Amino acid sequence: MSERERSARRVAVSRRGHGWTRQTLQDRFDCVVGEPDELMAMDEAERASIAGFATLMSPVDAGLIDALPNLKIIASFGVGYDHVDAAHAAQRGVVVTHTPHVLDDEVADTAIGLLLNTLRELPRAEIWLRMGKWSSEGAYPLTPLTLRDRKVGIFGLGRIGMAVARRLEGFGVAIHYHNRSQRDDVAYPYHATLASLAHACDTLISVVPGTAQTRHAIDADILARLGPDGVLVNVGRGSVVDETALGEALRAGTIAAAGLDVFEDEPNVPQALLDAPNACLLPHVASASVHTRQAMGQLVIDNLAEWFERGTVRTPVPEAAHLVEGR
Ligand code: NAP
Ligand code: 8YV
Repeated sequence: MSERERSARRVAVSRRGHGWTRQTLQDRFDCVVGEPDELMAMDEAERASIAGFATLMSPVDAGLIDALPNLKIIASFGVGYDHVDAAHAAQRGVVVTHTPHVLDDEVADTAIGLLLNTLRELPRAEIWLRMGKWSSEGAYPLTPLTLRDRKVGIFGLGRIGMAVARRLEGFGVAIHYHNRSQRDDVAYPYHATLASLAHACDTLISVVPGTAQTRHAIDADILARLGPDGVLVNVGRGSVVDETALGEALRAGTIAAAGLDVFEDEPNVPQALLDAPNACLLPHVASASVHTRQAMGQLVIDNLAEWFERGTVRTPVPEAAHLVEGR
């Protein structure tokens, strides 16, 4: 391959994020490793040589997209792409891809695990044992909360939400949901508003993307509607929850407990949530198995390879679909 052909498919890959994906990209493509600020600081010729950017978790804003004049594709690691300005990329004719489907089962498993851990206080019970309290103080106290007879509302019955719902069916609980549009392939009761869903349910599982529309959608009013036995589980995006309102609701007993895998300003977790004994907190691990992260990375690589070889991609984000249709 000539130097000209190689540079026409030069790929920038973020320094942070999944190591196996970065290494495999470096083995397969002519790669430049750098965070967005490092790419912005490159000279004009170097920036002009970059045709693809694989972001393994780093933000891609309009400024970076405009600084890379020959950028054709942004391949993002993860299904949520709120860190990429996909609307601006589409305007510039840059295709954005993400990694849907391959993580549904892992994230749904984690959501169910987080729900059970939150209700049955399993992490706290383990700490009880490890601290020797089983011997010194006796059995761990009975948990006031249980999954039995719960009405579970799924906020975001999409790919992952459906995988959560299928698992919940096995537990025999009632399942309701809220999306902007009603699905025609499920019989679960549909709620046209989140307020209606929260009013009908005592357990809310949030799996919506982080967008301008969903920002702080779960606020003090929604939490109050869940009631004093209410439980919130969030495996979607932290920005969807008003964390100040949640901290107060947990403190005041407006709801009973919360299980959170995602936070608004990761890795910073508000002190009120760290202080809440009725919060079960995870460091954004829902998809974090070797198996699933590698499947996500492979999809990043496949999208880039397919783009450079055939001008098509496997999994464009909705904003980019029109750019690859009919190819
Ligand atoms: P998806 O298939 O697109 O599902 C999203 C669902 O949310 C859809 O059913 C959609 O239905 C609904 N929705 C979107 N905007 C809404 C709004 N404003 N109001 C009400 N409903 C809305 O996406 P997915 O693959 O299931 O992933 C969902 C999200 O999970 C990702 O975007 C990501 O942020 C998060 N996630 C987190 C982790 C983790 O590690 N914790 C892992 C993977 C994914 P309508 O279009 O009909 O509204
Ligand atoms: C990953 C995620 O943790 O896919 C998503 O939207 O939030 C997770 O699977 C994240 O993308 C890792 O960088």
